[in-house]
Amino acid sequence: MIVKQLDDLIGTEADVDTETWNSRRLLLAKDKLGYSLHDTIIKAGTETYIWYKNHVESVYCVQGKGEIEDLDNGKTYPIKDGTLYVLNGHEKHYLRAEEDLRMICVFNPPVTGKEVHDENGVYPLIVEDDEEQANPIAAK
Ligand code: 9YT
Repeated sequence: MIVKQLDDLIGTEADVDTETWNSRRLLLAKDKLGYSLHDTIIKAGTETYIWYKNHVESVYCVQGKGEIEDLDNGKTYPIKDGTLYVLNGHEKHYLRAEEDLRMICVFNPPVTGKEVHDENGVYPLIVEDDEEQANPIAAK
């Protein structure tokens, strides 16, 4: 049995903070469950381009307001408390947060933590006012 507290992850390697999102990885590949589980905040006023080339992701919003634009079909869907979206087609997308969005995310295959450093499968390109932030992941 595994028992964890979010509070205990804050400030550790499992707490990844970037310009537009802050992801607390509750479960990673090393936990050997076949999926990873993330409590992620998409920061208010930001837009993030993401493409999970190698992963399927389910995302359940439990707080906040925003939208997701699916670049594969051109559709934009509102996100609020109670919205689920599933990237079962490796869709390229924009996430936009009007308010901080708190998302519970499940990845299959599980994220190892290394993706953040080698950008494998996770490509956030930042479109806020700071051009240097084009790749905050690499900067970490
Ligand atoms: C909403 C969303 O895509 N969250 C993903 C978690 C984050 N990119 C991570 O932990 O790498």
